[in-house]
Amino acid sequence: MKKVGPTSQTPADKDSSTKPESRSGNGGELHQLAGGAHTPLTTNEGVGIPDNQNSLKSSARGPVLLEDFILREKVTHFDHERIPERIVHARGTAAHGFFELTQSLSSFTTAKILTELGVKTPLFTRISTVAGGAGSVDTPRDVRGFAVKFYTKEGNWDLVGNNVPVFFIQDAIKFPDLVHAVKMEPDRGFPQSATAHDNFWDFISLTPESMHMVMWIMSDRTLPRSLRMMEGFGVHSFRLVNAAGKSTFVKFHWRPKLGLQSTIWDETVKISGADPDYHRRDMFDAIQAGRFPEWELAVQLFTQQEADRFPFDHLDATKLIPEELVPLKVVGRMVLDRWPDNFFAETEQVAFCPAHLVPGIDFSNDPLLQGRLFSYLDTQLSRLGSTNFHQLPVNAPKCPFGNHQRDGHMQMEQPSGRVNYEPNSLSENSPRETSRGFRSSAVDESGEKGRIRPESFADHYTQARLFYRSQTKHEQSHIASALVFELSKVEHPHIREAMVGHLRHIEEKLAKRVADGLGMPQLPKAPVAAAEVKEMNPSPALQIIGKMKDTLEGRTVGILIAEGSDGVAIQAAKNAVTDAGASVKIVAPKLGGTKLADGSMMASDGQLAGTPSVLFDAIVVILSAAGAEALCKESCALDFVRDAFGHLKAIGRDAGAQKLLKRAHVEADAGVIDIADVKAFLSAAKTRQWDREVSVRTLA
Ligand code: HDE
Repeated sequence: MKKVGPTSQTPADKDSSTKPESRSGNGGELHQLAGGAHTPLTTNEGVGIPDNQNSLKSSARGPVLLEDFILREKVTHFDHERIPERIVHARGTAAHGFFELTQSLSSFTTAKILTELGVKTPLFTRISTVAGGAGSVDTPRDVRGFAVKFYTKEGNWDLVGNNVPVFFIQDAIKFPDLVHAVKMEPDRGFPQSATAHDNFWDFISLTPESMHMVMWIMSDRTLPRSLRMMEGFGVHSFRLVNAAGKSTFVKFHWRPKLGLQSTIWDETVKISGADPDYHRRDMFDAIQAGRFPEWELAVQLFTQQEADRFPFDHLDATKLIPEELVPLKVVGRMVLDRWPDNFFAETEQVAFCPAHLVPGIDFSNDPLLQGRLFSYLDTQLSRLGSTNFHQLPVNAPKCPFGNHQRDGHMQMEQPSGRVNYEPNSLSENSPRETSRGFRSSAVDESGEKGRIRPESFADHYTQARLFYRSQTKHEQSHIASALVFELSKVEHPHIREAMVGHLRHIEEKLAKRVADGLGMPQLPKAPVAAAEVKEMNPSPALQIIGKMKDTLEGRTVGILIAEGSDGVAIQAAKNAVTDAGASVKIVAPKLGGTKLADGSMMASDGQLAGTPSVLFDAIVVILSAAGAEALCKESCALDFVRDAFGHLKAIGRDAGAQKLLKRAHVEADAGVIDIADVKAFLSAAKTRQWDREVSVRTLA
């Protein structure tokens, strides 16, 4: 048989004794890395692999031999590369960073992380969607998980929260039903990552306690523009415990440095197609560019006596404590400054658990939190396959730790010595109880055992109303329209009616808008409310629009150009936008180069058909007359400007671009600005043109 030369992409190392005797060719044109000493490729047992291109065959065209242990080891490992994805929060993006305390809470807690000013505690933060699988898009309408693992000096503290401060249910025993209802329907396997289907709304319509959360998920809070522009909440009440053993209740809040910003529904739907990794990419780009995502940590502190006076029960996770009632105290900041080296090892294998607490912080009796304390450890056992998951680098504490737990699947430690129990008299150095360990706060509990829902959890509508009434009129319209969209996907009329019935308790006008949007002939009956619906003072802190920051920082402006565009105008717009803290992306019909008016060539960052304006916060269009004429025949160019207009974005344009705007029926308004007045453009680009909305779509 004729022997042919090596075909591998990287040349085998210089040791000729490892060269294969025979290989069949697969094309010799592969790029070879420059010669030199390479790390030898080996099996998992450390045996060198001389040929990584061909399996061992009985002859050149004969069958593959079972004895090929190199092939079998490689393929077997590959077959097991996937681990079960998280049953919820499967799709996530994470980064390393640090927490720095700016205001000590030493009178409230002994936890060093909350008392040692200026110390930088390393952390790992994972932000996720809830309902979709690991490969689903980044931008469905969904709650976002917001999980932070602080590697403190006293052990790991996991603050496993969401970007919404309340939850659907009051008791953990309902969680499997909720998750089954929201996920793909079991007979048909769809919809993926969407609440707009019968099972979800059926469950919700039969679960009045979820109404407050429904207002949040129908708002634009579930359509974040960027993970960097989202709030995070610990949701439940926790306790801080001081040196004297006194405990104070606490709610944790993360507030983004860039302020809040969301997309709008039509935009979100289009982003999902244009860039399924929109949020992950945004976070990656920001960290690579050194624009580190940052949040403030704030706390709401209150005593039992104060809690007794609240018109709701703070142990009920469907309730929030308005900032106007208990103000937020900013105590520190979190900065995410390092992208993981390996997605699987870190983002996928990180194991959060609300039961991971440090001395000085304790649980409250919130029944939802209590159920979670069990669930997370349990789920890691099926997901990561071993009780030793805490030994994985991303999960291991960064402070000394040790005990007498031993063995088990994938044990990575190799403890030495005779003693593996406590107490013992045989080893001086084996781990023993420590007086600085975690102590549960002494809380007096009494009462009758039973499967009881307290009377104080009975009010399901007051805070739903509070949330709705606290919104601006634009945000209220979005909530009403979202409900119409979602319920219009529900096939069973009785579910739609039941939902509109609930809305009547929240706000009669909202119920009417939704009923009208669905084409219901009359308003359905409201169900009997378990408790009187009370009035609370509106809380503007619950708005998004009210919390947007007057800044372009963290935003991206797309500049559309074509053959013959004015290079000076492009540069001026680019400079002004980058000076204002935003990034610029040049979009053109061709990626490699566009010939400008002065004959120079300009490369672009995105090819027009693959870079729609939904990827930008504002756009600038700079075109020659001929360039505009040519783009008028391109539907992607017409969509570029039409969508930017429809998504209420600022549009800067030069005279040449007018023709394209006209053809796309983009009307002149306060947000369509001659780019010569760059200041006016920058100020319009910092927000959305909310008043334009009535001219571009009918909202419920
Ligand atoms: Fe979770 N949740 N959850 N959850 N949750 C999980 O744990 C669970 C709840 C949250 O990035 C699972 O490791 C129960 C509220 C986040 O890895 C699982 C209940 C809040 C993440 C689980 C809740 C959350 C999870 C699935 C009702 C906000 C992602 C994989 C009592 C305060 C963490 C995993 C990450 C993940 C159970 C409700 C936040 C199955 C039983 C409320 C951010 O253990």
